Amino acid sequence: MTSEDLDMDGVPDECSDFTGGCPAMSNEWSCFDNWDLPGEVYPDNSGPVTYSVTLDQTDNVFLDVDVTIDSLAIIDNSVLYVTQTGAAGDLAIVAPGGLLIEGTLLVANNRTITVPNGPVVLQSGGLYAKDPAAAPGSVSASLSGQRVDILQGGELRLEDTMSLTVTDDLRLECLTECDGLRGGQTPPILQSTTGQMYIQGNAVLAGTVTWGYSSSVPLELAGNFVNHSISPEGFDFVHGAMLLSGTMDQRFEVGGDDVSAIRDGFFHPVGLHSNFAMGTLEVDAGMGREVTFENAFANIVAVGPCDEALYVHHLILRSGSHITLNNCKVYYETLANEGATITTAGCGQLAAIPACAQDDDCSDGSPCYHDECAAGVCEFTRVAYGDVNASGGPGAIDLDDILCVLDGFASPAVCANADISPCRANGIIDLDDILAVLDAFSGTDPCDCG
Ligand SMILES: [Ca+2]
Ligand SMILES: [Ca+2]
Ligand SMILES: [Ca+2]
Ligand SMILES: [Ca+2]
Repeated sequence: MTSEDLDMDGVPDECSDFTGGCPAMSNEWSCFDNWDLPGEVYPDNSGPVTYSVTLDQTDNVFLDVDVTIDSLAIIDNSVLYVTQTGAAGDLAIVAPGGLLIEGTLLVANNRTITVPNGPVVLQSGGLYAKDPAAAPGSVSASLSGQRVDILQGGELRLEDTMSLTVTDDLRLECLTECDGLRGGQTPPILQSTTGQMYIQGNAVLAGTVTWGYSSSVPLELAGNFVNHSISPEGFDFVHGAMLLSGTMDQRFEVGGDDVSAIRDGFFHPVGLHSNFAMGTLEVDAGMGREVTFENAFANIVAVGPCDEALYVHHLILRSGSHITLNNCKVYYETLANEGATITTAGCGQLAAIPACAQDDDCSDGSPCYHDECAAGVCEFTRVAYGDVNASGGPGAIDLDDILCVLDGFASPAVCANADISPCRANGIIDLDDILAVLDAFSGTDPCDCG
């Protein structure tokens, strides 16, 4: 054990390691003997000493008290549960060292974790997620960090009404180490199925990354959308919403292959990915700031004028907003323009995609959403895997689905949502899709539709 003053505030820091000395099953943070600290104390800055804490090896720790510490490293196979029911059990990490996650951090209930002065770093095996034991819909835990970096092998998942707040930049990055995913590398993963995100700085995607956002609660972004992802197959925002809410000028990097004002822009005909398309994009008035759409990075094609574009199902421009299309196009399915100023440069243009005529026009490639053309506009309904006729509810996968896929095999337009195998649509309804529906009928869900 050392006694230093790492943050040079004149107060000694103790580096405390969880040793698990309390009786079996007593893995509470507040049990003194679980720590290598002298006297009857557990790490908490409330006294004269401040603490940098390491959980390592197979430490399995339950936070049962509110604590403030300088920094925390969760490494090896250690697990920290911030899941307490009741009044106490929140975590504040206050020094610039921040929070390093290479093990597992599980949350539940309405617990809060705040890291106001340092980064939250997830890498190589690091996972932040809902406690699998928590009841469905029960978790509203929040994580806020000055900065959040998700690197190769790190994963952050938001479910229920969990939230992530970043006061500076959010960054997902895997560069050469993820090239071609050699060596079975896992790219950084950020998934929000129903959670909420607030990014006050920039959202930066770099290299090969996985970012899924399907929450209907918009992701609020006040800084730039620095999309330097080269992995469109890892980008799933086509059912999600983003709100550009900054008060300073914002830049938005477009990443989709510009295939003109056609529906293929939402589901790339060659790459079979969503082409960096988005569900809803809203630009608020933002005190007169300008939002510039640009193609300054080659995500799929190149940086030439109008080589790349943004495809968005629903574009909302609030009164007083100002957008500039700088040598790139933004294609929309529906537009609510409440009085925006729209500036174009070069080939830049805002352009409508023709109305859909049939369900097949709306294919998003995902078996987890039923795609429907309703009065010329695509609508998507979350469905169980194999529920190709979107009957929904318990027992949703029944004989009618099997008959539907068989009909679709003969005449695709009759059962447009039957192209569920492999987990991304491959453009044909074939034997694999029939077998997939039969598998789904017997209860399998290989595509995590939930
Ligand atoms: Ca681009
Ligand atoms: Ca679909
Ligand atoms: Ca069904
Ligand atoms: Ca298929």
